[in-house]
Amino acid sequence: MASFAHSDADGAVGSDPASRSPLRREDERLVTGSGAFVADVALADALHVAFARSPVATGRIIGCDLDAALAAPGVIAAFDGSHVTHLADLSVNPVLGPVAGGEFPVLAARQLLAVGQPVAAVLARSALLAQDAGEQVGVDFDDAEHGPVLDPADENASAPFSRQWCQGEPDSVFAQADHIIETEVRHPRLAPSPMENRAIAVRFEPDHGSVTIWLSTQTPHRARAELARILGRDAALIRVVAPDTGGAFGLKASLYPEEVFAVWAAFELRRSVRWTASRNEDLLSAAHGRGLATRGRLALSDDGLFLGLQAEISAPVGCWLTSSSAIPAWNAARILPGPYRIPAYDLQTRGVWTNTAPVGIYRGAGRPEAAMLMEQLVEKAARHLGVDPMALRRINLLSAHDLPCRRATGTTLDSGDYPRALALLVGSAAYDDARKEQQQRRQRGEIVGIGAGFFVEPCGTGWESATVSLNPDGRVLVRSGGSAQGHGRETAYAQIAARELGCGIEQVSVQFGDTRNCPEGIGALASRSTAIGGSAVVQATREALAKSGGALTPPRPVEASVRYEADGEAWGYGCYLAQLSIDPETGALRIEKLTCLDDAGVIINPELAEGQIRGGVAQGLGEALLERLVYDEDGQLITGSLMDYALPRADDMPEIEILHLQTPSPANLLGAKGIGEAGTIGAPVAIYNAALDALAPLGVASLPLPLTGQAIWRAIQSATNPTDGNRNP
Ligand code: SMO
Repeated sequence: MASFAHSDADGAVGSDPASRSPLRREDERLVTGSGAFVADVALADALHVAFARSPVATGRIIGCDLDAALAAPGVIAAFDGSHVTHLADLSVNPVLGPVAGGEFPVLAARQLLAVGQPVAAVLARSALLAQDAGEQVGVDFDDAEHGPVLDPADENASAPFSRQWCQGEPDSVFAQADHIIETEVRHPRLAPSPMENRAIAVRFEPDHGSVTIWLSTQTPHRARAELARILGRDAALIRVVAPDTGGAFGLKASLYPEEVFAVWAAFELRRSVRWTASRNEDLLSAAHGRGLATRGRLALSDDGLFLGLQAEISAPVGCWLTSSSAIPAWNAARILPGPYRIPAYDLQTRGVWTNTAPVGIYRGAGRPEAAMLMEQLVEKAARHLGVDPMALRRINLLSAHDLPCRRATGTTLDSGDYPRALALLVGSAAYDDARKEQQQRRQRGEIVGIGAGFFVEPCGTGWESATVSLNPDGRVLVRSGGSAQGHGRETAYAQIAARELGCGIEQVSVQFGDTRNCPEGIGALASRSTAIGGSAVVQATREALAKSGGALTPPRPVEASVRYEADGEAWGYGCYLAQLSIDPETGALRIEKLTCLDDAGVIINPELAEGQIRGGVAQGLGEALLERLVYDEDGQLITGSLMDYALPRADDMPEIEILHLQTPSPANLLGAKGIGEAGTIGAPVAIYNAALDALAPLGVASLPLPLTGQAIWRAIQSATNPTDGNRNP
């Protein structure tokens, strides 16, 4: 059973009724089966799309034979790449500068770049008829001259973007340092795995030649703008509605070729069109996460002070660029050197093309990779110096007086008290006692480990919009430019508005996710919904109240619309502690306890925040222990179903203790930071460090991810019995 301990250290959770945790108002409809997801949208006479996909990772297309598919029962139309070559490319967020090369192939026309890439599409009266006909599309291709690029560390891989940041004199620091610690991390590729697969339903409106699109997306307004640009259509003809969304985790922040095709086909055929991905199609062709290859070196003095950091990050991007494809490479580097005072650093990062599914943002998006690199270095350094890792952190953490801290990477750590957070975790988790107990258990022959991960995380920047209407009957309507992916926005935005107005939350209705009814906005990603979207709600509520002369029940309806832009970026942070044991016979790892300390700034709804931590921890645990997408050397995906790709289940979850500090962020109106990604950042490296701490006395110096029983068993064998460590179990 879980236990809860809240430290409302800054008093931000006070007696204010709006800061408590009312029940999520979304849940009744969701848990009673009354939610409406894209596949629930009724569309009269819609055509169903099925895609013929590339069977190989590389090749040159000679031609597509659509005749058999066109002759199949129920088929209305079939298209290949030659029909859509005129369409524009998807825009890419240029956080690492302009992108070199690449295109956005709605249907591949010339080159095959990955297994599973859409090559042709068939439209039929039912999904099954479309699927049957899709299997009859013949794709004629030449084999490529060389094999696929699958590994981001491949020398032959080319980079659409790269960047380097330097501070101080890292070369001379490393030349003179007393100690240099090195580590290398290979992150498995992960499948973000929302419960609801990708889905789109396009209703063609013949009277106006317009479309209404129900899309499972985190970014409805951006989807509309991009569709208009890619298709060369007036945005006024496109309405995008994000209905209930069954999870997204970054996967649904980008538009996909399949979705663009469905909208193109609806305009082209003047018919309604729909497509719902199967799980296999999502594993094969939706964006993957992680997969980075990272290397780092930490220079230290004899007394344990961090002097310099060098890091090289290589992030796979797959075969086409999602909107946020540069974000993991950017975050993984710019978040370094984490919460520490390090005078000199050299951080190099790049994205590389691979002949795989696209790789984009997945909950954490570079943050877990930065934490994994930095915190492995910290604990390896502590082991090398023979000091306690918490003590080593203590002398190197930035103090509250060092913040705000501007870095050469262009980021500014805004606020917080890292030493206090460490002290709170060490005290609340009874860390010193746990170390003593570990010694006793080791003497009894048990393999037990304790490991931590201290991280900082960017949470929300830029702008979001809100419109607030006050009505004579006291009803309040909040419309947000953001959206929701199941994370409780209706509840939180109602609370935020109610707190400003001093009214009950039941008086407040909340709408988002519809480009016709809601103001232009960004969406639900990058831990921004409360900090930025919530601040927009605050500002619009204040302006509406000013217009009504401060009265909640004005004689005439009043309305205020704002485009709120944050003053800067809020940086959450946290420290997670994992305690675990390992079965020496099987290598099976059991997490005995996980303690999560987060400072997410001012928390609006503690229960929603805690739900985010738990969900993030579940996905972080999957990352550390279970999950891995595998391509064979020919680029065939061999983990194409949930029989082969191991997601965590309820009984994999350990006991979790959750602790909070609340340091208001000066960067936004609410003083909020973010919490949605924290669990995926803190948990994997804490678990990894604990596993290595457990096995270090046996001589194990590194472990591959994920930490499966087999991987650990092999590591134990090769450390304790080097001559036959490679035999098969
Ligand atoms: S990985 Mo998130 O949806 O920015």
